[in-house]
Amino acid sequence: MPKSFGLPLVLFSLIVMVVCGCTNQPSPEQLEAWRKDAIAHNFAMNTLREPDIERRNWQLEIQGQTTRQTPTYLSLLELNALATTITRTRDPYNTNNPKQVFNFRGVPVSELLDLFGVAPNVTEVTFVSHDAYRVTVKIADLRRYPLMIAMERDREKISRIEGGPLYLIFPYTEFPEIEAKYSDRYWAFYVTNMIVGTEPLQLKVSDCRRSCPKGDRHASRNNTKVLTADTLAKLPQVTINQAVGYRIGWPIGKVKLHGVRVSDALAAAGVMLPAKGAAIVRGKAPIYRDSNYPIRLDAAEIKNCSLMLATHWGDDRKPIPANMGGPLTLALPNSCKATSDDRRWLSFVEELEVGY
Ligand SMILES: Nc1nc2c(c(=O)[nH]1)N[C@H]1C(S)=C(S)[C@@H](COP(=O)(O)O)O[C@H]1N2
Ligand SMILES: [Mo]
Repeated sequence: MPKSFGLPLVLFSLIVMVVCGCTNQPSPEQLEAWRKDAIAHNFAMNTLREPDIERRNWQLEIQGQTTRQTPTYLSLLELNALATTITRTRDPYNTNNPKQVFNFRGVPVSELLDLFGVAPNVTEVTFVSHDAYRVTVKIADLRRYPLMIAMERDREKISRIEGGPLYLIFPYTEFPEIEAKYSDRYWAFYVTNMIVGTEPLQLKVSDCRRSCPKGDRHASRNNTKVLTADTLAKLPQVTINQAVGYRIGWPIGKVKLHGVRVSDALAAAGVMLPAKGAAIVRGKAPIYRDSNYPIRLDAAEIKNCSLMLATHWGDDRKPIPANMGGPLTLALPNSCKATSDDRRWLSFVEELEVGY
């Protein structure tokens, strides 16, 4: 597989110019433009030949409080066209040789913010990974430091086991001071979502008792109802006060969660759950959308233990921000018998599908 025809293409262009007796030297800008074209072309060819279907279909979803059209999906190909920045840094997960400095090629997050626009008063960006890992970074820091979504390390695609295809990296070598704010754990592997601020609160409810199209989650469905924040606020409100099972970013010990019962949300969408049926919950992270391994809520459970969708938290009922997996999370009141599926403390809940 051709690693790169960037340099050869530029050299070839120069030779052509010399041979045909052109007198004008290409400007540095012209050379730079050719270099970028060559890189993009190279990547396009490699992507088309990509044997790994998952990687070929990988997208970065950009959503939340942007000022331009959103949500937006950038394919690896589109990202590659933007990935013209090189950041030289060590990689804390290169444990064999922690001091080794790599050339990471990628898209600075600040460029994505410029492209999609940041709504006023938004201060954070949250990244979500394929495995539902989550990190939140201050926009002020994104503006100051070239944090980037890296696609290549030393001219090699970053493999899945090394955190690719999209790896959120921090320029530790050039700006050692950022390590104090963003430790190793902020280097996020397999990034799939970039949320500016927090998304608007809503819940999709799909009636899949007959059928639901599989696969394309972006396809519009005529059996889907959207419950808005207003609708959810008008449903009976419930509060629990207990330790929560979310993976990252919540206080230890008892936390108040406020929200609505799953059963009331289904009723509000006009969906009747069959007595032996179930609702599947879908969260943002791809592992929570795997149809081979769905997160099932059985009808009996939904009814008997008041399974809950949380919209607010704390004594002062704050909305749940993206840095805590909000605006909507699934909560298991203590009255719900624990099952072995600990994924059910689900962040970024987007949809309930009824049927099965
Ligand atoms: N996508 C993703 N990125 C992640 C994590 C994760 O669980 N998922 N864990 C972080 C933390 S806390 C550490 S210590 C390392 C874990 O890297 P390892 O799985 O290679 O040990 O990745 C960081 N980036
Ligand atoms: Mo860690």
